[in-house]
Amino acid sequence: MNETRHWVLDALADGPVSGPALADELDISRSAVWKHVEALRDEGFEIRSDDAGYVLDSVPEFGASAVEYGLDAPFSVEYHDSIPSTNARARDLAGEGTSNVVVLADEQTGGRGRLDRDWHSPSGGVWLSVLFRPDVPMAHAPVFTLAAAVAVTRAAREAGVEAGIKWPNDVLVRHGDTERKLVGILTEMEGEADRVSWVVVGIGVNANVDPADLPDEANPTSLSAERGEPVDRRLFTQRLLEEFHALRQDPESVLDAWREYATTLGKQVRVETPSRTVEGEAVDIQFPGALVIETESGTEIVSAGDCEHLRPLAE
Ligand code: BT5
Repeated sequence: MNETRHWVLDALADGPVSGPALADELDISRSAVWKHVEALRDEGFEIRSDDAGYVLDSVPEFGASAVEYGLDAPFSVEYHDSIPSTNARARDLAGEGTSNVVVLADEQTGGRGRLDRDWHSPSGGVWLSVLFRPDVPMAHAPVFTLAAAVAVTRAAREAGVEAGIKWPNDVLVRHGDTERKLVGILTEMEGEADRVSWVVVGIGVNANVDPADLPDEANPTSLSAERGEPVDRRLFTQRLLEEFHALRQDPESVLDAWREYATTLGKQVRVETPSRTVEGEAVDIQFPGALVIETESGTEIVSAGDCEHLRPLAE
């Protein structure tokens, strides 16, 4: 959002304010104030004019300004009703030198998972990519995938959905003996060995989506299906971004938080890595995101792969 428009919005949020007072406060003309107010109305903010001045009655359900409004994290938001892939768009923005931008969409028409798999992204989801430039070596970047999983798990729990994390990047909800997939995370990056140039963390949340519209074999679920009513996507997205921002500043805290929500630790797992299959008990996670597995022939550490929980999920 345009910076002056941000100030106008912040001033409106503090209570009724007259056009002339606002113009004085922001050192802009009265007609400029009026234009910003009209633009905000076009974006779905309900702004009434009465004797006391402008009054903000309501904020739109979703969109760039809606998410930026009251957001306690330094991201600007670019919103699309529909886009092929927010990760692809964020990579383009990375090429232009941008940072701390969130690309957000209601629908994706070409959403991507890992290994070029499809990610179904119908209207009603929270499909977003965070582009940023952390000052860390490339080898540390996996910790941001874990941070995203922790952030989205916290936001889901605040929304009343008991989500847990399956290593490395799935956020799931348990139903008896099975786990259903609520969220997928895809991290992409570029840089030199000693320094990351940019990271794009793509987070796909089945928010207000009917699981029947998602591929059956993925055993999907959604926030609305779990809650029995839609979630406020604006607040959910804000909480997710705020948590992610706090965690990315404190990578050391990520692992403990991850352990707290992990459903993988203590389970028998089979991990398919690009080069081998490792089976055993998942016992811990290691910085920046490797899984420690006790196998029959000793301890193995795997840093990437597809993980399957083997035992029935009894308590
Ligand atoms: C992932 O891949 O789980 C990462 C998904 C990342 C999606 C986000 S959305 C915003 C950003 N923009 C993008 O283009 N991508 C990111 P993976 O672990 O490979 O899982 C993919 C598999 O999940 C597919 O092969 C399906 O079986 C299943 N799947 C597809 N869509 C799903 C959905 N909406 N919910 C649950 N499972 C799904």
